[in-house]
Amino acid sequence: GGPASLSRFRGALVAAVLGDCVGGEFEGAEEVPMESVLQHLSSLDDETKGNGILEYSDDTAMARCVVQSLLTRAGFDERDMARRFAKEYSASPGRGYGSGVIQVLKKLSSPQLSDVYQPARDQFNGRGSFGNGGAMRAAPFALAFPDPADVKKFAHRGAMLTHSCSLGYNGAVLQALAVHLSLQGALDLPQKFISTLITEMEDVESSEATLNDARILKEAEKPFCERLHRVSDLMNRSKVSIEEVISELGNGIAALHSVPTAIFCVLHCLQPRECLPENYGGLERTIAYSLALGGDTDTIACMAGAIAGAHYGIEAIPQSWIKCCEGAEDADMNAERLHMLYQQTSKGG
Ligand code: F2R
Ligand code: MG
Ligand code: MG
Repeated sequence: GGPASLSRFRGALVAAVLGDCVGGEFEGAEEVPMESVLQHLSSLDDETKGNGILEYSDDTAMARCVVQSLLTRAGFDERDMARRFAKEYSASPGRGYGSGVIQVLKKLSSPQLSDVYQPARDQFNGRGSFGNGGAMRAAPFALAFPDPADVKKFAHRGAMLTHSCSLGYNGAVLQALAVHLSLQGALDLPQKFISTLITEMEDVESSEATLNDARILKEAEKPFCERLHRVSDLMNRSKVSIEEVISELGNGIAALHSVPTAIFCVLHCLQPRECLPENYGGLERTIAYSLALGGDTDTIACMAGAIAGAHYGIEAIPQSWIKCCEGAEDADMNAERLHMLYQQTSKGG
């Protein structure tokens, strides 16, 4: 489809759910042989196995709250979104949430709470979380707002409800921007895609809060820009091993160690790769490659899935995968509703 087509919206939201659901199998594993990944993925095609449904985790549970809030309020409403996060957690606490964020979600359910951003600010002795929980649910912001300034502003505010450290919320901004660009067809020119992201993040990371957090955490002056430069270097290499990707970019639970990694997975899998089956399309390659990195597989595959899905569109996603994943069909319907909201906003309506 063309820029911002319905197919791209559906691809983004559905592939994010698939990444989460199929990635859950390997979350936390140090090494994941590609053979195990391919076996896991091919079992989704085998109807005779009757695998049942792969359940979604916190990544999708929170993204669904973001989607419902954006649709119901026709825009960003922090109190509504916070209330939905808290309600969802209390209804299904066993979705594999991060150990820190649980405290925030419990506090957000208090009717006495006047500032919905305060519980997140209190995390980790006032430093805030740098986990990837803000980024893993950031894709819907790109599907609700056509203007990149709004995508950045609201992905930031939405992440701040649980992640007040800049290394957490800037990961959400980067992820939302990557989905935004991909929806516009920007992955047709991969080098320009990465350089646009670097330019955007130069601006985002020039804030005093970001520079301060980076200093305290002993990271590079502009941590996400520095990682994106590494992504750019790796994508220009003819051969890159999985070990090098992990050591250069990471595969962990911090936003800094997973959002640039997810972006790399998408870029690396734009072409066929020796380690992946020839009959795989780009979307399947991206998901399989994300899982083979090990570590935070559900979240990296979820984020890479959203960016790749926005590029390849819904037609690239195997039906058998959609059928196996809890919440994938809901995501498809919600993508249509977000597409309508996006179009109304584009027309100034
Ligand atoms: N939590 C998980 N996986 C762990 C195992 C779950 C298991 N499957 C099960 O329950 O059986 N996955 C999910 O968590 C990640 C998103 O986490 P989020 O929302 O960012 O949470 P949190 O708690 O804010 O941060 C995660 C951890 O990062 C460390 N951390 C963050 N900020 C810190 C700081 N300022 N100082 C020190 N440490 C900090 C802490 O260890 C946090 O617990 C996704 O992977 C999602 O899938
Ligand atoms: Mg998860
Ligand atoms: Mg995870």
